[in-house]
Amino acid sequence: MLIKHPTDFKPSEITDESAYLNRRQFLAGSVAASAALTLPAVTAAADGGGERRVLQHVGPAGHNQPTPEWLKQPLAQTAPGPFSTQEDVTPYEYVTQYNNFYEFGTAKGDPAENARDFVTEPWTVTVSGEAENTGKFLLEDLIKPHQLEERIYRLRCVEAWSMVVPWIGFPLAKLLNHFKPNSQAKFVRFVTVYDPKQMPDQRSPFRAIDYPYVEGLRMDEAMNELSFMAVGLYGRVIPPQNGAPMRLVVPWKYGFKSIKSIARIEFLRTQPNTTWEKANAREYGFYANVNPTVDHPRWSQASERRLPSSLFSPNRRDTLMFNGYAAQVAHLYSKMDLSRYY
Ligand SMILES: Nc1nc2c(c(=O)[nH]1)N[C@H]1C(S)=C(S)[C@@H](COP(=O)(O)O)O[C@H]1N2
Ligand SMILES: [Mo]
Repeated sequence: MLIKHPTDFKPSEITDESAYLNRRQFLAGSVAASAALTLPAVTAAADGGGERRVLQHVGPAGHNQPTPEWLKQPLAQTAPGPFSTQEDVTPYEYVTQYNNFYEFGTAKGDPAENARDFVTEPWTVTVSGEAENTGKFLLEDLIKPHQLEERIYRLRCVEAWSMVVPWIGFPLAKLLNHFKPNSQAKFVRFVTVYDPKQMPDQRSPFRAIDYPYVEGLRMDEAMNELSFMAVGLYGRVIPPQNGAPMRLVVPWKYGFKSIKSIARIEFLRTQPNTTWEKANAREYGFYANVNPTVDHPRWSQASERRLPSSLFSPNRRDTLMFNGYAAQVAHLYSKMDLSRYY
């Protein structure tokens, strides 16, 4: 399938693979870098002309997640997708070592450490509710029909930091249409796997939040062209700490809406109750649209730290309405008071 609106790449702003690897070599020494160099580059047919080009961002194989056999071919055929930002991408080390994935621990470095051997193959997704085609599906059967795309999106956490991530995946709408939701389906609910044997915080008596982690979208939000299911990043299979084997990416909403390691999808008539709302409804709303004019009760949302960020180089910038995606999503909320439906 051809992508109708490929991104207009501005080559001058692209950190290409070789520049990236040089940086790795500098940072990590030659061992990691030479291992990465032996891996085949991910190439993709560009729109029209059959021209092949290397994806913008390919990271090192710096995690233990093996690429499932069935995913190798789709990953190798990833094409540049629409809506990618031309801002600098956040370095691989930050994307994969500064994470929120409470099931594996609440410190930013915990998920990379504790999810190292997370087994996600085989994986099933159970689909229920207001749809025609419900049941238990093997992940590979849900993914194989789709052309994978690279989309470089901003990710803005409610904690007021942000990143730019080169995701690989496909539009959420394509996945949901596969299940043929009926006219009663007004919301969709997503549930992370519940697997206390593998997820230390799920078996902890001091668990940080309720498990399994639950998120939800209004049906028109889910069907919006920006809503994305990611199965890869930086040119490779998605690492466990980022939500293997499949996680949601909703770039105009705070990061907590982008639920990881999805095991269940349910089509509902009414709005689901979500994990962070249950934890604290005053601080975390169902909509959770990025909005610099509605502060979190305990901090301002007017600006953010773009990673990498440090004390001496904070890299602070203004937060944009809908995280800069107003052109694609503002119409979804035209009749709503966003200070009430935060
Ligand atoms: N299951 C699950 N999904 C989750 C979370 C979590 O703790 N558990 N954290 C969320 C939050 S708060 C953010 S900011 C993003 C972070 O995604 P990243 O680690 O890939 O950057 O994942 C979201 N998805
Ligand atoms: Mo977050």
